[in-house]
Amino acid sequence: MENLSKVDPEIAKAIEDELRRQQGTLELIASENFASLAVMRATCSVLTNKYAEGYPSKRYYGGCGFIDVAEKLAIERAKIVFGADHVNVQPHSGSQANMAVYFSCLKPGDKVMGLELSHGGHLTHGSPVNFSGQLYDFVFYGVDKDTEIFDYDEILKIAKKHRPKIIVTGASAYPRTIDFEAFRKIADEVNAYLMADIAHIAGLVAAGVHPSPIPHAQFTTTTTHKTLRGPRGGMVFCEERFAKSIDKTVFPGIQGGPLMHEITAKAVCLKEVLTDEFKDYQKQIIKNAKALAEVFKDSGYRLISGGTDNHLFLVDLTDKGITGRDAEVILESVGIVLNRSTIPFETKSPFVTSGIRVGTPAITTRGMKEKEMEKIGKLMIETLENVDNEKIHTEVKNEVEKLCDEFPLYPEL
Ligand code: DSN
Repeated sequence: MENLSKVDPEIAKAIEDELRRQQGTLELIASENFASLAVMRATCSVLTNKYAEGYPSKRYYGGCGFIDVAEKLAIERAKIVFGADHVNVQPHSGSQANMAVYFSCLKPGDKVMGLELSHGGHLTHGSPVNFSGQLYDFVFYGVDKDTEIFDYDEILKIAKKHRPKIIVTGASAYPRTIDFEAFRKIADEVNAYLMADIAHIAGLVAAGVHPSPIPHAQFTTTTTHKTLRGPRGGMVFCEERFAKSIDKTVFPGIQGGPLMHEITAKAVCLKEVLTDEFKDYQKQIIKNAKALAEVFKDSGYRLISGGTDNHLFLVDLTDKGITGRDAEVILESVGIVLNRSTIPFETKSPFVTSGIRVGTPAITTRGMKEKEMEKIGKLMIETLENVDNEKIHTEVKNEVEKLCDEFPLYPEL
């Protein structure tokens, strides 16, 4: 930082301010986490300087010997962690991982089936404002209106009606366990491929606390920075028979030079994933989500599907007279950061929304447990139920700061 402060004091200050913000607030955005210092060290290394188009031992540039060591380690570790036949660790993001699967199996106009965005899907699962929705003919499934959980018989009916080439499962806001085996049966019935996007739950899957799609899906995509707690980036897993096609699609199909500093950091993250501490961490994420969800339930808040099996839950604020957007803003003002979220069968715009999404990966990384969840839940509810009471907001903010001090983040920085 010392050198950066001299070269570019404005940017150095923005980084310093962001560090203080992360240290001094409670991070409940379900897709965010705090990478280890080792992961960040790799990200911030000389590997950012290197072009390495191609794959290990088959590069289009000289000087790739050490780069190959790093990418091979990332590949080996990813295969061990997820028990996969083949992995491509080069996608710059989850979107590009998904694009790689679509481009390798589909032609423009082909039919694909994905989870409706407002039911917890992702932009790249066919949203009309995303390349996926523009290039392909997406049809959607959702959750059951009463249970707000997947109804696999209904999903089969939709699949039979539309006969998609790929069925996409996986979600950005689905609080329940996904039955990948059931999805594979549906895909087989209509002769479709199954693609599982596990960006959100990759850490849970890696630790064995959520069933893995790898034995069932021909293609599994993920990001590396959510529950997996690595650097920003993506990966694609596939059955061996699709390996060549996926690799050709990632490079040279949709990407040029791989981001070798990120790939190296993915290798570091995957080494961390192989430890017992990581498994305990993932178990605690779920315990914390359940504990925090319980506080909301006990206080009369309606949770989508009634609770959670994973790292997040969704709160329907419709009866509470506050929108998701207003809840997001008011909570941020007291140091609790999360995001508004559409809920199934949403009646408000995605900018306003009726709900909030609450995730525990980041606060669990800080070492917080069930006792702290109870405290955080109460602070959130006190804030939401006293939106105009500045005295209460100040008290909550002080409590948030105390908690952050008790569970320091990056004390070395
Ligand atoms: N934007 C991510 C999320 O918050 O879930 C998904 O890519």
